[in-house]
Amino acid sequence: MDRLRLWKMMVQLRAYDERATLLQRQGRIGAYPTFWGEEAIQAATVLAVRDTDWLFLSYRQNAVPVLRGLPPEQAWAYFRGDPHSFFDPSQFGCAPQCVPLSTHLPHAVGWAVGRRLQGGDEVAVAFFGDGASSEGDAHEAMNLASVFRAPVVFLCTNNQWAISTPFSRQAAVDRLSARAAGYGMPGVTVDGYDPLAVLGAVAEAVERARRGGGPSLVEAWCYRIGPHATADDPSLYRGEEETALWRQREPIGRFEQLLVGDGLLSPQEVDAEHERASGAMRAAGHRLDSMPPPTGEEMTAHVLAVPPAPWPGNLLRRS
Ligand SMILES: Cc1ncc(C[n+]2csc(CCOP(=O)(O)OP(=O)(O)O)c2C)c(N)n1
Ligand SMILES: [Mg+2]
Repeated sequence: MDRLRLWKMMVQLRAYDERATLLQRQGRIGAYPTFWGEEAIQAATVLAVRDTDWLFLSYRQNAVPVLRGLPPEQAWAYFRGDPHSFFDPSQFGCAPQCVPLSTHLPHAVGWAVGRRLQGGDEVAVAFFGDGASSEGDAHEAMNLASVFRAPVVFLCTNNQWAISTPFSRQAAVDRLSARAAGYGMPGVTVDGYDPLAVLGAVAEAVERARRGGGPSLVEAWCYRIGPHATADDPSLYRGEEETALWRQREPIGRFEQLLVGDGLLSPQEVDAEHERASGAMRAAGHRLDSMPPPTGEEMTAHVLAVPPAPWPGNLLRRS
């Protein structure tokens, strides 16, 4: 296990996220859902799978394709409705992020069953949140996956908030992993701020799925330190003290203490890596600014087989 690689991926995610928030504040992208604090879950998961395994994402994992080589500016273009953000899912092993909650969980099951039928040994990892766990799609996907022994890992980022709804109003169980038994699959809860704990749990679940042992539920317990998105003001519904407490536990500083303590890194190397990562994201922001505006054709390119007639002919035409 390359702990330094894992750490660098987390630093890259942090730099991406902080730059994206800045871009939004400067009006260079629209509303942006920050994932500040959830870097350990995302980076460890990417390291726990093979490149041929597919990741099914929600909006909170918008930078995961970047860990697999998508240019950051292309990921950011999504947040200004620019079709230049489109990418080929098979190139990055990432399904397009789904904003409608849990709709991608049945997709993950369908993909995984399909690959098995084609003789493949790939695994699907589906990210979803505590709020998304209440959706019918989540239940249907987990039940179906278990019945078909589909190679899927259901990875729930339980950050204890669904916009303004706290986890105590979301579920009557202490831990969502307890529900796994009801679907007939193993379930575990790990510290979502501990990248090594997440890596261990996801890697085990991926291995089980790959050798035909069926799906698992991994719950990564954490806290949504930032607002739901840049348009949200959490001070309207929760106390600052609780957030401050969780902010102290954020994963990157904690992991750095461990790596420095183990002699794998010096404090100077820590600073240099953050500096390097943030410089790379600043440069990506400049590339975003110089992206040409989308053409009319690009807006419908992957949506309609036959583009509509130009305005206003399409309205005036009678069939
Ligand atoms: C089907 C559906 N219902 C409602 C919404 C509105 N909505 C967007 S994000 C969100 C909260 C989701 O919380 P959670 O699943 O915990 O994910 P998190 O935002 O914490 O990452 C809601 C209700 C939606 N996107 N899709
Ligand atoms: Mg949540």
